[in-house]
Amino acid sequence: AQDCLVSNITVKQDFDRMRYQGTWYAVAKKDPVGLFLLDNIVANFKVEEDGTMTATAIGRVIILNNWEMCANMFGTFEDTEDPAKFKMKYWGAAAYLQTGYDDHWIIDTDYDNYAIHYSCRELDVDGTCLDGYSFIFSRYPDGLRPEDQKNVTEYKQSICFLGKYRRVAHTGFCDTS
Ligand code: DAO
Repeated sequence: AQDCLVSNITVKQDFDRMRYQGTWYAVAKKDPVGLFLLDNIVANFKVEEDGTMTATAIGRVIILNNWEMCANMFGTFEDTEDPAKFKMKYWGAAAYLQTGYDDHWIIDTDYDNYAIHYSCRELDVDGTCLDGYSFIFSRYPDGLRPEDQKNVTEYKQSICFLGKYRRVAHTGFCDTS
C-alpha cells in the first residue's frame, strides 16, 4: 500500500500453513520500539494435529543488566478471517523473557526460499503503523537467493518498511545440540 495505511496492506493469498512449516532463518529485521530478539534468530513453525499453527524460536537477547543469552520462545497462532493473518501469543521458556500478543501477518512467501513477515503493534491516528516489526525469513542461514532479493525489496516497500531493516547475523551463538 503506497499510502502506508495498515488496512491497505495485502498479504499472501491462500496462505498454506502446511507448506510454511519447518525452519526459517531471520536474515533481516525491522525492529519495534524496545527491540527484543537481536540476532541468531531461527524460527520453527509447525501445524498441530488440531490444525493450530505453533512456533518455537530462538535468538540472542540482552536482558536486564546487559546479560546476554539465547532466548527460547514459544508462540501459538490464533486464526482470523484471513488465512495469512494471525494473532500470535508468545512467551519465553523463562519468566524474565518477553511475553506478548501481536499481529503476525505473512505478506508473501514461496514456502521454499523466502518469507516476509509483518506485525504492527500500534496504529497511528492516521492509520499508518506507529510501532511495528518485520522479519525477512530465508530457508537458508546465509541469506536470500539473489533471485528472491528484488521480490523481497518490493514487499518491504509495500509494507512501508523499506530502508528500516538491519541484517540479522548467524554466528552460531545460539546453536545447541
Ligand atoms: O524481537 O523485538 C522483537 C519482537 C519479536 C517478538 C516475538 C518473539 C517470539 C516469537 C515466537 C515465534 C514466532 C516467530
